[in-house]
Amino acid sequence: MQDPFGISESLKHLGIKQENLGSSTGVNWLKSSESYLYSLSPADGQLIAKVQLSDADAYESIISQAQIAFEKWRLVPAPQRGEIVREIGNALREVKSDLGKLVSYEMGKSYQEGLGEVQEMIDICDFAVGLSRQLYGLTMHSERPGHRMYEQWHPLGIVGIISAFNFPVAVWSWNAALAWVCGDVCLWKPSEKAPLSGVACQLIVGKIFAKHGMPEGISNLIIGDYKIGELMSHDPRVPLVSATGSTRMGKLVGKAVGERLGRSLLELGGNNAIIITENADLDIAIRGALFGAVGTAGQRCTTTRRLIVQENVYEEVKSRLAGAFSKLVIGNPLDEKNHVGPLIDQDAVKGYLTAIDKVKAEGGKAVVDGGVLSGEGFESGCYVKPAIFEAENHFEIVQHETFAPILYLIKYKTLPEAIALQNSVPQGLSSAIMTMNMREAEAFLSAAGSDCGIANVNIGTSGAEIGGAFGGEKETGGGRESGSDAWKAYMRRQTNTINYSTSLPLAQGIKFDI
Ligand code: UN1
Repeated sequence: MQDPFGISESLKHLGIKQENLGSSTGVNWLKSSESYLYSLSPADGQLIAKVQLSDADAYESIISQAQIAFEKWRLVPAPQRGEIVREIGNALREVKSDLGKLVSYEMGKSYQEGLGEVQEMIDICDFAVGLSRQLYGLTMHSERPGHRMYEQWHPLGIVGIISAFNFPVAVWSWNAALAWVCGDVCLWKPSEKAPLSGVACQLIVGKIFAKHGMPEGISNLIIGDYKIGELMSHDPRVPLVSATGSTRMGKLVGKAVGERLGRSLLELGGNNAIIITENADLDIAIRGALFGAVGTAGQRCTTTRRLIVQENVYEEVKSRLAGAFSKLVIGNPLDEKNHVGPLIDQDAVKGYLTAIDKVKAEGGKAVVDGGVLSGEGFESGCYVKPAIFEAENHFEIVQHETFAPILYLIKYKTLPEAIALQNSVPQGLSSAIMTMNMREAEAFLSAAGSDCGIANVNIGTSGAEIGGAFGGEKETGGGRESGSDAWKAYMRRQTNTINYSTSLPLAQGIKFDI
């Protein structure tokens, strides 16, 4: 294959050979079905690798290994578990450029964003190391004399992780790093659109667990289709399923897990807006909106999809943004002169074209029209032009998350109207206001303001740091991953009351003497 960006060299550094690519319970690869997944790069359309698909038998053997591993891992003191996660973070530092390149090549985001994604993994490992000494429970004063009450947090068991193509490695690491320090073992089903990035991660962490004499099965990788997700969701041996992806997928997972009264942590679609008020610093507003809309070619769940602009600055924002879009360089994501890479595949291109047709049919007006790029460098057929349309918030297509670089411009008069528009979508992930006016900012952040899980001031909607809890409301699914106290989802809480007195008083003063 032609290899101007040194992909083969990076695959070599990551230890990826062309054989034994598939599911694994650690360093050993599982024998699996004879079906394969073909990982094609959207950057140049070339085949990167063939990855073996797993079936229900492989799933069973992974679950058995994971159960055995959990029995040992849950008894390793949390700070020692943290030490292992520290080494994982250090190993990621060493392969940052190689893994970043693979992510960029397999998924199509720019190399800079690929590096950023690996940095997010390193950051969450650091966070988890600190957390391993801070899995705090509260102590309470008992109402009974000679009694003590406290709560403690215990590991849950097997955590199922279903991740999406757009962050093929970072979102897994948010879940896995926390789950591991919490004493859980993980079963990861990466996206079928980016399996090789999953294989690369499994190779990195498997070796570290093995080096520490830990059992196979603390980190498990299963390459498979939606059927594997179904198995996990229905399986009572998987107490928590953390799923990132479409709202459609999340509803299926949530229903299946809910039916068995398991826990699900859902991080689903967003339909994120930036409100630009007449008091905005427009330089910041334009830059924030630009990266928010076209970063990762519009394929982040945090992508800015709607721009709600005050009428007095509307024309200026529109023309400055159109100017900024015209300077965007589209092309191979590994070439650092390019700002925007391809969409993930042909289906995504179809979704993009359909959305453009729909917004036009509903009365939207192109400010910057879209289109699929062809010719030299665009042979994969996945490169599209970032587009801007003037639209109304109630348009059916505007209410919908299209994973592509399409930005809808919506005009408003008053801030309450803007906030109402911002909230008038089924999703509730990320939101932002651009303003230098403190009253406007605080109104946006108040209980009557944004209804999203993330609400920013003078920052775009994407690019959250790992230290905060990440997730959103409504059809975004309500889950929280990553920082703050998101770790609590990965543990079970136990309340303990200890009687060290010589009698047995009942709570609530109940008398029961014989
Ligand atoms: C996602 O798109 O699923 O806030 C995750 C961001 C990134 C994570 C996005 N830190 O844009």
